Amino acid sequence: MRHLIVGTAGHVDHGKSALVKALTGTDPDRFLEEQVRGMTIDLGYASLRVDDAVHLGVIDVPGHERFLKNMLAGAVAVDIALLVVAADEGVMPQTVDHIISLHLLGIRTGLIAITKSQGQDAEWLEVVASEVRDACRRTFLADAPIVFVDSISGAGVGILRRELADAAARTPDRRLDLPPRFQVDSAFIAPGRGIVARGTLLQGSVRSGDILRLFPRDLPARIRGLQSHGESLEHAVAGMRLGINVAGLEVDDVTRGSTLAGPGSVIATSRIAAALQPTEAGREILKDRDQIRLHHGGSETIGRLRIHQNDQVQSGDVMHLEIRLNQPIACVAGDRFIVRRYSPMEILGGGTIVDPAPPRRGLATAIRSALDARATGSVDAIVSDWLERTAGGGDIATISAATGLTVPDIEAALGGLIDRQSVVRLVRAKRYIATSELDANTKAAVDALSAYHSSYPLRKGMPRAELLSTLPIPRLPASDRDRYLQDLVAHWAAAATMIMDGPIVRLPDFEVALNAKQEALVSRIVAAIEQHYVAAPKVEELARQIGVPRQAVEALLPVALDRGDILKIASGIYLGHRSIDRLKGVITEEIRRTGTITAGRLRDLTGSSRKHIVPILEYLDSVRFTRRQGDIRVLEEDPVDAR
Ligand SMILES: Nc1nc2c(ncn2[C@@H]2O[C@H](COP(=O)(O)OP(=O)(O)OP(=O)(O)O)[C@@H](O)[C@H]2O)c(=O)[nH]1
Ligand SMILES: [Mg+2]
Repeated sequence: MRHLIVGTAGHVDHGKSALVKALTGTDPDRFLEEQVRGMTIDLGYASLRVDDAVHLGVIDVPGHERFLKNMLAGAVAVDIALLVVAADEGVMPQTVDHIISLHLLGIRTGLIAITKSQGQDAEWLEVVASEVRDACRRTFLADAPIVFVDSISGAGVGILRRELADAAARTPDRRLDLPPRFQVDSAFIAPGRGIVARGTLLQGSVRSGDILRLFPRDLPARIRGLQSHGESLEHAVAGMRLGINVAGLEVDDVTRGSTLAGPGSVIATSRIAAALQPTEAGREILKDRDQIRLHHGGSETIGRLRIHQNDQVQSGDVMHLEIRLNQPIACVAGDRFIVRRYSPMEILGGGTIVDPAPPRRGLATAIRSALDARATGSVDAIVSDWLERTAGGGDIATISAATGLTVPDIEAALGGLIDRQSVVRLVRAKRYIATSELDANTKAAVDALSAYHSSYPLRKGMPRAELLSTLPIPRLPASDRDRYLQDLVAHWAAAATMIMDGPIVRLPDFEVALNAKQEALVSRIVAAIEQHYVAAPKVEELARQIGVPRQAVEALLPVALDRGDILKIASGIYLGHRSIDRLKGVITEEIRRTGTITAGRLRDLTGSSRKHIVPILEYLDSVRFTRRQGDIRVLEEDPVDAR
């Protein structure tokens, strides 16, 4: 069974709801107020089996200008548009608004019903028909079949039903291979069942027990049950009108405009890059910084246009722009939308989301390159274009939402792009980035490192954390950022671009090279330190002893340390190997004799002060020579030599 959605359209009072009732037997006007006023206010629903192979979910929309927002929320989910024009009035303002909206939303199949036709003479009906044809010129309805009906007498309704079956046969199937995406119209609490979200499954399929996410807030939701037109189901497919019984959400979260979708499959964003096709009015009045209403999915969101200076170069009628929204929407690249003026609320255009999370800079170029990539029709081109202009790249789900491509297509493309070395996979961060992004970071690191080596020729390298802080890495959440950096480091280590020596990084060809004078000074520093037993000399003291400036000692101490000629006991405290060996001997002897040693005892044995002894004992603990037990120390079972 195929499932498609039919949506009505047309001016107020032209007989949309009456026609739905004549076709399906269901009065779509659900609310008392609608029945009393004889006017549709919000979306109504019905169900129609046109033949054994096709089921149509019907969405009936209001025609009144004031409820255009509701009409648009219904229209985005439509496969087949049913334009209704009353024979007695002909084409009216909302007839035109609805035709334009459906066209700009990318709907491609439609039918025209001329209602209230009973009792009208044939000649008049032809006049109305040709007026309708005129109004539909250059739109998807230009060649749509026109059927004269009367919903009260039922005349023509049978013909219309057959035309609907034909139209269904011409309509492409909805995508079942994409992650599920359910557009919420409304939600209510069903006694004993909890929250039921009512709406249309736009793509993919769902099953009882599935875990989805509610966007744009990105909250987890579990499917407890599914109903379609009053029937319970275990499994539902795209094109169905559904009531989804969800667990894990508050009813207030499940509003019109929200979307239940596969994890990571849609992007919640308040900034989109878009290609907009303006209406005639739009072409006249749209300008940079205009406040507008964006109708996307079921939502209406206030936003502001940014038509960037260099966006004036536009292809054909299409404007490239950025829309900054007051509230996030849940979207995917390729989604359609309608733009209305903030006030008065006329329709100014409709368009396609080119990038749901566009770069902050170079937006004009970004939109053009995205559109160019799209025009090639190549998945490789679209994926690599997106990665090239998205710092930090993304995982496959993000790439899918940002490009509108399927996960299998993206996986296949990434395989080839990695082989051709235009994309790099970051294993820890679980992201893909453009090779150019890795290269930019590598270049920055190498530059910073070589600058460091020339500033500090006597240091064996740069502390890794300091190096990483200089990189032009993208803005990412903290944990992603750490993993991203780890991936960069792993990459450099594997490629031997840089040598990772514990926390120190150096370029492969860098070595600490001393001149003869410096070599001599290192030897003198080592010799001077070796002369001390327990009371380690201070830097000033060493400098005085050797007769050189303090800075010279400070610069060369790390060299002696790196070479292993002296030992660092604590910050600013250095001792020679001979001293440490002697101390170890004293300690071992004492412990052999008495079983333990204390700081006080070692002080007495060495004739020094507590100030000197405590850091030495802590050092010996740290190299696992001794082990502290409260105030006493014992020998580690298997002491590791400090050297
Ligand atoms: N004689 C006749 N009356 C009709 C026909 N279709 C609708 N009507 C009447 O026209 C009035 C408006 O019909 P609706 O179906 O409510 O119109 P609508 O297009 O749904 O109106 P909105 O939803 O408010 O935009 C009602 O009184 C209907 O009984 C028709 O084919 N023949
Ligand atoms: Mg109605």
